[in-house]
Amino acid sequence: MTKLTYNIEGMTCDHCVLHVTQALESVAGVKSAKVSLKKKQAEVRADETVNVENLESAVAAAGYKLVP
Ligand SMILES: [Cu+2]
Repeated sequence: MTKLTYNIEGMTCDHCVLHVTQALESVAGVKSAKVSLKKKQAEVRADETVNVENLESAVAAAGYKLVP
């Protein structure tokens, strides 16, 4: 299990936090995601099968930007 931290661009409210959290948690290998609106960051707990490109595209599909 690894803990990954990414900056997330485009979040303005708690709804955005929810959308980003759900997007991240839908990605294969992700166990949980903790998203902070204040820090504009996401902390992702995942196993080694997780693929950063999948995280990026899931967040992009939700309308936000994950910066690796
Ligand atoms: Cu919002």
